[in-house]
Amino acid sequence: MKMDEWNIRRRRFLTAAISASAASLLMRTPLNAMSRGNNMRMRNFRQRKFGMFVHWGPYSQASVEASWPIMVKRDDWPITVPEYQDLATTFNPVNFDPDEWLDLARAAGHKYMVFTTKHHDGYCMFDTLYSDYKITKSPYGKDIVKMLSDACAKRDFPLGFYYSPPDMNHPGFRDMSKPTYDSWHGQPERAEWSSYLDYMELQLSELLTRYGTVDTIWFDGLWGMEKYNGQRFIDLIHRLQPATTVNNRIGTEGDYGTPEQFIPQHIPRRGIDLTGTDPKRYESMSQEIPAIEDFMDWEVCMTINDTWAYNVNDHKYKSADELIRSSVEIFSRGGNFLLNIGPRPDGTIQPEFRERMLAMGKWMSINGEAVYDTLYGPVQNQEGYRTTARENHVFVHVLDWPKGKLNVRGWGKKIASVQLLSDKRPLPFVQNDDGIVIDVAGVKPDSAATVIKVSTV
Ligand code: FHN
Repeated sequence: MKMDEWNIRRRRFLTAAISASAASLLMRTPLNAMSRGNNMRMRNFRQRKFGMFVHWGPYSQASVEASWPIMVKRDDWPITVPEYQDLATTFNPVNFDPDEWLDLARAAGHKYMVFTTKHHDGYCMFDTLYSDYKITKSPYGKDIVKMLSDACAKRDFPLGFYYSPPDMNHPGFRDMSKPTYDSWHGQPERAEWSSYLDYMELQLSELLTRYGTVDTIWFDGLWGMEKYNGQRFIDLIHRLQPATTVNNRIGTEGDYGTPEQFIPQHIPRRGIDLTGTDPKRYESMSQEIPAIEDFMDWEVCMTINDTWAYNVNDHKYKSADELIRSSVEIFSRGGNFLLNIGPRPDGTIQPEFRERMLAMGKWMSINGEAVYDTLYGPVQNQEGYRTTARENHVFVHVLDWPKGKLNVRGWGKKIASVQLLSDKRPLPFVQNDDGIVIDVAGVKPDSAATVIKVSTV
């Protein structure tokens, strides 16, 4: 596409996009929500707690990680760069059924989804006007993001968009006359860099004006994120959809932190840069329980095996109990859990993922009251149990089941009642200066975590 044609389309699209959204904006968003900044945006985020992450694209045909085979040189990649790029010509997920994904998401206890609209390879799973490297030019030919967003809208299921600022396929992002290996982190020093940021603006405008309500934009800037001028895109997102949350992976604080494949040991406070895959960066986190105004919202993203994309050779599946216990660690520190699946190339979801998701959904159906719309509990850093809280209720998630009596440290409140959440039976207890001693004799514990509801006067 020639630059001047591109610029004409760009101007026409942006004018249409901004005016169309201005009208809907005033209808959809009470003005006070905009003035209250992120409080309104984050209310739903905090209530929902448990989301489904989906990494899916032509790379799903090759049982490799998304994008990395064209970004870094490794002798053990099962695919060359040209073979990776050819995957776009054969991607044809004939069994893709968004309603099947949503049925499974709901059965698993998920309350929102985040989908890869564009990964680092630059391939667009939506019908963008600004690139031909896209799903509607594949043998499949249909706009998958549109199919998914329509299905979510019909079921009122929140859908967010993962969007990669790194883009190996755009001439403004890197010098494409050279191998990707030399410049996968981008070349902001080049004169063409501004055209890439404009491209990002156009694509984000498409995603925020043509695919219904967007719950979140999940950027994945990798390294040196300041080069993307993130505030420009946060302003754009909130001009088009003020209620859309934005994570912290485009070089700004954003609405929530994004630790990946690890769980912070304590409750995160505002002001720390909580992202990436290195838990060691957070070993000195304060153990203190923060006041709510000092709390930083956060969301762990995690795979069920070790690969974000579909990988037939990756059998390192976490067990359902491990995933449930991880979720208890996350929820007890006020975090959200974004659990990832990589659908097969035909659009179906492998049994090893389904089994674990349904087991988690069973646990959530029994214990959801102790998860959804809760925050971190008043008792932290204890052996054998974690706590979440809502109003005058503290939920004790017991990980190591005691013999006969459970001792829970006190938090300065008078206890009114104690019950086993699963069957609502009252449990005998004694409150003393140190806390509560609960008689759990005869209770059959859950293999992952057993929840006891403690209500205060
Ligand atoms: O390279 C990506 C990876 O594919 C995946 O999207 C994760 C999710 O946070 N982010 C990057 C690796 O850190």
